[in-house]
This record gives sequence, structure tokens and C-alpha cells, in this order.
Amino acid sequence: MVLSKDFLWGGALAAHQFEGGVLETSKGLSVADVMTAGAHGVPREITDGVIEGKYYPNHVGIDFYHHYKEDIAMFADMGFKCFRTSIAWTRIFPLGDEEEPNEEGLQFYDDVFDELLKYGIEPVITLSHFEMPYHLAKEYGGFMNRKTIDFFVKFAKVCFERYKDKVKYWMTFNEINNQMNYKNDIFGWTNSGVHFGDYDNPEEAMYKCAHHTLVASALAVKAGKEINPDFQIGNMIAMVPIYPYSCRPADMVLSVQMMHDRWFFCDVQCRGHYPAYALKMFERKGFDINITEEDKKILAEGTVDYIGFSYYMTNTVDSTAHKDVSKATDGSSEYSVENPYVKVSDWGWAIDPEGLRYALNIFYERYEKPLFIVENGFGAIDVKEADGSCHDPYRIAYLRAHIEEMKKAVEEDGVDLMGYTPWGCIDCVSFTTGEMKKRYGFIYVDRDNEGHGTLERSKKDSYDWYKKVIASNGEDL
Ligand code: BGP
Repeated sequence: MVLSKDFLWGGALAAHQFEGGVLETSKGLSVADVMTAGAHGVPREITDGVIEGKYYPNHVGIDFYHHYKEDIAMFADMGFKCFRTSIAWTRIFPLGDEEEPNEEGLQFYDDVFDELLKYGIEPVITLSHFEMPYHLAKEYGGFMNRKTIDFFVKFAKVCFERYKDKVKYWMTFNEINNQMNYKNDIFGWTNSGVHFGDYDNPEEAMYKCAHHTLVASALAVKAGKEINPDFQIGNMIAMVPIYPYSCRPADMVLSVQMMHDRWFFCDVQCRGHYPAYALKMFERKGFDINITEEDKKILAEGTVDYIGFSYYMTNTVDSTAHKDVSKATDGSSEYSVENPYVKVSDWGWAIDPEGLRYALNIFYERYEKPLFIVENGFGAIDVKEADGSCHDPYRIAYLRAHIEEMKKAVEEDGVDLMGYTPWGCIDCVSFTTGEMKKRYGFIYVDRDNEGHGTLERSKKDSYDWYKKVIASNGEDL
């Protein structure tokens, strides 16, 4: 058997994409809650927080808030060993700057974790998955303001204390490095509550913000370890490996430089200090990031135990290309070109299973820390047939091919891999489009973009397939 017997098979979601219960509970609005749904080719927009009379798919999501028992029973039936989700920051601190946490929100997650543990499913918890309280973004300027560090750390400590005997695996910020794509407003907004475009120098603003987020992450890791030394606290990186388009030396050098965007946050979170290429770049560009001696100490003391990462696709760069990418959501850069050797999904995301093996290798070579694939999957327009079935062979093919490559990384390359949680294990609202239409689940949920549907859950073909994969610990694909 290639994978260890305690390998963490499961699925992943995020509170703002599936819980619902946004308006009729004591939850406050998050930065994600004030974003409109886009559509194929139409980007999401960030509103001024006035949401009355408009329909936002994520306000209802798939109403996990009221269906969690039913959904967790299905996860258990599939054999999940773990389930990754986030604690909505705004359920615990609706505005973000309150003195006391909100008991109703805390109780909801107690109930969810108890239900998971009843079936022996380990919760894997992201503290912030694009869910900063809107109030902190609006009134404090999100992570541009050092005060937000304190608000986040307080939230983290409340969660660690409350759930210290129920949750062992944590992550601080989801896809913390997304904001590197500061030209597309939705990434700065969801990661840090900031419109980088409003600043004279958006890139410098992004790095300032990044620094505060990194300090917040390190302080949370330190606090968590003090509360329970057995906690395993990781980071979460969006890994879209960059290939050189050709063996032209300039393409190779460009790909290495562009990979710095993938490594920047991870280097600090794993090594505890800023890498040389970043310090040099700050100096070269004259960026004043205000990294204090105290900050350096915190970063050194708050390194992560493991690396969680998402992997959906790779990206290819050509040093002679140049295009506008201010609305790109497919990890592409101004030098991106099509890779002639891979196919793409309906959303233009390159389907590249070997890229996952490559990603696992470059992470492990660089840090030698345990890795956890906390997102991977295939977004598609699924069709539910009249008899209730849903045939998704494309999803099975995608996941099968990725699991095969993941196993090679473990068996042949010696990578230390903790687990695998495919994204959107039950249908949910897409992050980049804000729609229901782009589905990832093993479980179909009857709900459309306009809010119609019974919310009834049903199994797709991939449901039984994944159940078999878990039962055989990845042997029967
Ligand atoms: C990641 C996010 C998730 C998620 C996933 C799929 O970037 O961490 O929140 O949704 O991508 O993206 P999408 O839903 O846009 O297809």
C-alpha cells in the first residue's frame, strides 16, 4: 500500500461558499458576503455593503447551516477521515472589533464538530477563508491597518480555546498568496479587505498588507501552540506552478522569477524570515514595508507545522508575450500563454495531473515539511437527469489522474503527504464567479444561480467512485 493507513482522505469547503445562514442569524457580513455573483466571463464586483433587495447566491449557499447533519452523514458514508472547512470569522465576531465573541456562532461550530467526531471525521479548520468582517475592511482598512492583526489574533485565540479538544488540524489564511495578483481587485479584497487599486503604488500596498497578514499568521501559530502543543497548524498556499514556455534561457529565468510570487508567503511562513529575493526587491523598488525587530522575532517564532495547498492547474510563461491580466482568475500572468500539451476546463484552467506531482516535489525539496493537498478538483456544469442521477465521468477522470500522480510523488519521490481533500465535495458557490453553476461536488445540490431549487442532495457517479477510492486507501482508482 502506497499511502499510510492514517492518510487523511476527505473533502474541503469554506463557510462563505456553502453555509448560508447569512442574513437570518447573528452572523455579520464578511468581505465575501458583499460580493455580487459574476457569470461566465463577467467578473464579480465588490459592493459598498448595501445588499437589501439583491440576490447573492452565497447568502443561502447550500444551507449547510440547517443541513449539516444530513451532509456530514453523507461524508461519513463516503468514508471521509477528515473534513476541511472554515470558521466564519463573522459568526464569532460579527463586526470584528467586539469585546466578546458571539455565543450562537461558537455553538454552531461546536455542533458541527461534534457531528463530525461522532463519525470519527477529523475537522481540518481554516481560520480565515476570505471571510474578514466587512466592518474591519470598511472602517479599519483591513490588513493595511495593524489593528486588524490584533482582531484576527483575538479571533484565532477564541477558536483555539473553545475547540482545543475537538480540532487538531488548523490553517491560518486560505490561499494567502492570491493577493500577489493585486491587479485583480477581488484577490486583495478577499485576502486582506483592501482595494490595492486605490493606492498610488498598489504593489507596495500589497506587500505592506502581506507583512501584516504574515505577522498575524505567525502570532496565531504561536498562540495556538501555547493553548495546545498537539495542534498541527499549517499555512495554505495557492500553488499554480509556472512552466517556461520553451527552453529559451529567458523563459527559464522568467519562470523562476515568477515562481517567487508562489513562494513569497510560504518562504516566510516556513522559514520564519523574508527571503533574499524579496528583501532585494523591496530595496530595489524603494518599498517601505516597516518590518520591525519585534515583527522579525514573531515571524521566526511562528513558523508552520505543515504546508496546506490548493492545486488546480499550471501556468506557462513566454518571455516574449505580454497581455492585460487585470481580471484573470486562472492564475495567469501578463506573460502567460497556452500550454500546447494540456487541455483546459470550461473555465480555461489547465488540466495537468503531472503538475501536481511537480508541485509536491518542489514544495518538499524546498522545505521538507509535511504537505497536505487541501484543494484539488474539477469545476463543471453538471446535469442532473430526470431519474436523479448525475453522470460526471470528467470529474472522476480528473481526480483519478491527480491521485495517481500524488501517489507517485509519495512512492517514488519520497514526499511526506498527510492527506487529500478535494474541493467542493458537496456542490457549493464558486469563489471566482460567485455562482452555483460551477460545480465540484460528489453530491449534487438542487439549487441554481437565481436561487431556485429544493436544496435536495443526491449522489453523482463520482460519489461511489470516491467512496471506493477511500475504502481501498487509494489503491482502487
Ligand atoms: C480556491 C479557493 C476556493 C475555491 C476554489 C475553486 O481559490 O480557495 O474557495 O472556490 O479555488 O475556485 P472556484 O470556486 O472559483 O472554481
